Amino acid sequence: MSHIFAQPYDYELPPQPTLALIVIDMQRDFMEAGGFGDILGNDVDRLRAIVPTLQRLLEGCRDLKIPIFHTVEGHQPDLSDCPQSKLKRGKGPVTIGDESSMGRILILGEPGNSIIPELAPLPGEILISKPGKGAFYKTNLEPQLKARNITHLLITGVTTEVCVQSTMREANDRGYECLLVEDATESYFPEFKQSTLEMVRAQGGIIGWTAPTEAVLQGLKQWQQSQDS
Ligand code: TIU
Repeated sequence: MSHIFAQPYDYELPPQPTLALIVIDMQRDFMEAGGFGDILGNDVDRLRAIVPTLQRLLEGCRDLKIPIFHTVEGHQPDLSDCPQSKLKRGKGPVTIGDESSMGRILILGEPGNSIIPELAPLPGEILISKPGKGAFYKTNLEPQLKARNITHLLITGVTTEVCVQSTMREANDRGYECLLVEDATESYFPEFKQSTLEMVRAQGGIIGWTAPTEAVLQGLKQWQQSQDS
């Protein structure tokens, strides 16, 4: 049995390819100057720092034909899928649906809602649009995973304590074995990222595992070799 060296203990890889990579919300709204995150006063360069690492992980997973799911957080143009609570919360200078230099904020199909070009999905990879923070809420992610017999998830993306953590908790409750890739996720708040890593793996892995990209790629290489032999 192959494994990834992880915390709080090794993450056993399943004998059959039932593992998927999930990349959460690497969209321009959160990642680029002029986007929602930036307008709200956050330092988007903190998030941009993980892009090369995520590219490396994507490349490794693509080489191994691991299914890849990308998500974006976004709403219908008429905001019919956006609760008033979400629309009004924050009391920032702008809100969802307002105009920005990249089109309407967090609206599906607008330029700002697309995944940054460096991490654009390739043909055959699955794009999930989600109205909530978690990727399971009001999406077809679960049927898509079930159709592929996926039981194990590598989870990455932004931001660690918001959409990434929500998704990992939703996945854990549905029985998925989740590993959060430590250096392929980031937050506008370093202390929130650190706390999230610690809380998901606390109490014997209450929500799942964490490991750095290098350990994930090493484990996957060993896994491939064991499948080939
Ligand atoms: N994708 C995601 O995390 N959505 C957010 O709104 N994150 C914040 O940190 N604001």
